Amino acid sequence: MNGSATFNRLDLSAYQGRDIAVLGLGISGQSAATALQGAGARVMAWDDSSERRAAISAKGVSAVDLMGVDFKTVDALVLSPGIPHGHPHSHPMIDRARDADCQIVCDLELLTRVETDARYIGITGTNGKSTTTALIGHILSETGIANAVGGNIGAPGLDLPAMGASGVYVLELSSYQLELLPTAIFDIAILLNITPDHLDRHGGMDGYVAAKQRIFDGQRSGQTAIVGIDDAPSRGMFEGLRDGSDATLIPLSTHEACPGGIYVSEGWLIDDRNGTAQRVLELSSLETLPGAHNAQNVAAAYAASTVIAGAKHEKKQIAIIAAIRSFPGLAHRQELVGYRKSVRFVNDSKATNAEAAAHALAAYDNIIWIAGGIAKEGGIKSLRDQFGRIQHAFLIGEAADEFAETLDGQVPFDVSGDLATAVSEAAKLAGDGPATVLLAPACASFDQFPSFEARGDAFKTAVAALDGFTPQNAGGSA
Ligand code: UMA
Repeated sequence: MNGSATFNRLDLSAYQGRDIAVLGLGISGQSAATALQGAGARVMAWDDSSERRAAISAKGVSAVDLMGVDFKTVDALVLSPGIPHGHPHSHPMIDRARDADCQIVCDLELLTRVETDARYIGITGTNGKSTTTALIGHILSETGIANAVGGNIGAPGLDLPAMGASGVYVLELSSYQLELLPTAIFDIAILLNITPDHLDRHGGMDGYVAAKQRIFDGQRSGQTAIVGIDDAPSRGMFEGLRDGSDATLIPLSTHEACPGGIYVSEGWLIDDRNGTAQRVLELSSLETLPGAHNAQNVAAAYAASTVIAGAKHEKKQIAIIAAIRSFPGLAHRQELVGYRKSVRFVNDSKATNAEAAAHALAAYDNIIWIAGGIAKEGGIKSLRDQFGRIQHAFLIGEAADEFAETLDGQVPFDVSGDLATAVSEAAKLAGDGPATVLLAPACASFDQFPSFEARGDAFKTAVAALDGFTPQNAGGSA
């Protein structure tokens, strides 16, 4: 929840006395079940995991086997995004609900039903959506616009506060959530990019693209569609919208000039919406948003924020640019932890595969790389083009031997074993710099940590203990 005002809880009283089934009791399902029950609904909750059922019972919500429920008597089935409802199969409880014509909704739809006066920004794309969502929330807060950030980024729909007419919901949307949401919700809809992902769940690329397309469906005149055009599926969608949508279209590119849109040229963010190709921001000056992929995130966030703020006014545009500069970054995603002399420490623990690590490696020079964990198929072979940027690698976890074989003869390396040792050896080698000590493991964390977050936190703890280290939030050199 951002902005200075205090917010009220959502008013879910419309569900008082209603019979609601909730399937899936992870983050979103637990939130929906407890919020709806708190509003007076009769909630029957189910999860195929007995632990999750026990957890919801402990919160006073009835765990009920929905296979034994007559869905004709149920007002709605609230589905968690991770529950399959088509490909590769449909959960049998969903089939029963469908057979009984019971409406199937998700938590975000319930949010939009009770918060009808607020404005909605939806952000989707295969990569970059969390950063873009968080950046938009930050810009709106810094420029005095009340907003709440949630969706796939973490805060489920029914945990968000009531915003009313003056507020903006900034929602990160996965393809799973878009499939469940009705269309025609978003005042500003953003598609960053599309590359193959979750194909099993969507029955192939066409299904995945169709799920993403839903963010724009039903948009009206006065609403805005912001579309990255740097990959073929997204460009195809842009062309379709140009011919068929009533919304204002803003194309985005980090590769080419796009007339009437926002793009990157010679390291500058260019705003050409009024045909004047105005240089608005030098991207290399953004320490917390490094690299080409972040340029797309910045372009999208700038576009959305200027639309919300009505930033034809120069002062508002300056405030938006200042807010982009002050973005602290997202934890574990190329997170600038701080400095020791001229050595920068960056936590990209979220880089759990080679593709994600490639973005980080492309963003820095003189890299001292910490990598390893549980390798994905192909390991780090696809990163060979980046090897020239790496001074030395310190390898950890199960993947160390495999990665050592790939690096052999191309990048000097040591097998450190664990992360604390790798940090200490990397810091010693880096000396006073200039260098960037980068944790970008290209691996899952589960051999040594419960999650990528725990791995990133361990990195930050080890770095913070180094003599002479200055954390970024304490104003380290920038
Ligand atoms: N479950 C069943 N039966 C099944 C499948 C699952 O009972 O057949 C149960 C599981 O036992 C579990 C629950 O369903 O208890 C999990 O539900 P879920 O997978 O929908 O996960 P949540 O914990 O509710 O988290 C969801 C999003 N997860 C997914 O979409 C997979 C979270 O996105 C989101 O942050 C959260 O809601 C709050 O809105 C995470 C994610 O991984 C970040 N998203 C994917 C991605 O980004 O690629 C799409």
